[in-house]
Amino acid sequence: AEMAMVCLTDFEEYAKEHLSKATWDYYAAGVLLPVLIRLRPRILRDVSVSDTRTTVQGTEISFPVGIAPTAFHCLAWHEGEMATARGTEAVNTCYITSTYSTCSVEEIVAAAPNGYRWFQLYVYRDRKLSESIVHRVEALGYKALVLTVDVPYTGKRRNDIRNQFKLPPHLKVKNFDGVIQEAASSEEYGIPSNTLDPSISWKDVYWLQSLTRLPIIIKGILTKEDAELAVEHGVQGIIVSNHGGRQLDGGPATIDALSEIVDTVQGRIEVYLDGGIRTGSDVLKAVALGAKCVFIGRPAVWGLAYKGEEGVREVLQILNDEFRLSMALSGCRNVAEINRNLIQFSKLT
Ligand code: HOC
Repeated sequence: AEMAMVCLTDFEEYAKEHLSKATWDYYAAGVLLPVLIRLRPRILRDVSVSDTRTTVQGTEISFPVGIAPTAFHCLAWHEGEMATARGTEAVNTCYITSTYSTCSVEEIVAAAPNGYRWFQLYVYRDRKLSESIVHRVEALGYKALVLTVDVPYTGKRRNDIRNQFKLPPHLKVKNFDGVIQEAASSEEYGIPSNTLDPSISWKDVYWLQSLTRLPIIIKGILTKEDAELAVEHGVQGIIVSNHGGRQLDGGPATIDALSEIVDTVQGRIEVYLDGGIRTGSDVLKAVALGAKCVFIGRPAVWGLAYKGEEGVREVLQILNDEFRLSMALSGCRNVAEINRNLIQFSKLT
């Protein structure tokens, strides 16, 4: 009989069983230990009707969860990012497309023409390459650029080294297909490495602003100092992210870094979070601590591995149901009612 999917870890188990070891290891690299935060639920508040909708960058989405950028979706499902785009469109939330997609942005938009999308961007050594992808996604109707700033170099993923993990030859980083030459066999992950520029700095934010009218969201901020600089540089949002724990060994869990950033930003721009969101109550805690929306990375890949578009939709639907239930059980009828009073700040031993 078909396995009933009840929570996100069911998809994790399925994906672990069905993906190749090298693919599983690539996505699993760097997971963090869970952080313990407890809630202070309110009672007797008539939660018979509840509304999980919110907005990001002025656009309404069905609940404060979107899809974080992760690479190479064709490793998990033959239709790759086209399936992710359709699954996300079906639940009306935001899909951040990875630069390292195995479908092109044109294919993704054609697959889900009504989807709400942001594009994740790296600053390339060849700035002309950045310019062309920015113009492409702008013309295709992407609504924001998510600039990833925590990969001056790729983190050390021990299992990827052991597995000599590479994108298999039948898959391509489709956005660069025909734009730049094939990767040399020695190149990391088997993809062209002339992309990431370790010399990027705050001045590149001004350079990016000069190229586009789209809102710019910086992904990979973990301190209040950098959050303040982001606001001063005129960006429209921050994603508190540690790149799924895949970059710096010993960095913070994002949920622990969130509060100092929210306090510093003081509502001047929107603050989002990714990393470690696995249940509706995780979403509730992040929103209570000031995240306008959270993004899930690995769970979307597990959903893809399970059933493509349908699996992504199911993962999001389960998280939506759990979020609605957590809201009700803590006395919140809508997202505006979720605030810091819900969080127990006392030290746990
Ligand atoms: C060759 C550069 O974000 C990951 C991805 C890709 C990182 C850069 C690869 O695996 O975390």
